[in-house]
Amino acid sequence: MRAVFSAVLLALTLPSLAQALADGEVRKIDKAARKITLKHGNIQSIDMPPMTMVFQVKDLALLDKVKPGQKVKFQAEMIGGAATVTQIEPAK
Ligand SMILES: [Cu+2]
Repeated sequence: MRAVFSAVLLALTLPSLAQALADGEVRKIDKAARKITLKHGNIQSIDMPPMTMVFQVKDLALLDKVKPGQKVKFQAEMIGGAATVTQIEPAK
């Protein structure tokens, strides 16, 4: 009984684990176009394998947090059919 309860708790916790940040490296930032080019690792949140690609950014201010050449941790979501960075920070 206790094991079942633990399994339920684990299931409730998993969605937050699935939100783990993806690894990336900034290739290019285009503020005017509101875009960032990232060489990225596997992105769990949108089920995407590693590649280099252009993302939209949800908030222009996100582009002030990172620089080209920098290793970053980020979160991506599909918004209006476009891969969009919703969170980004320099990797530690
Ligand atoms: Cu990609």
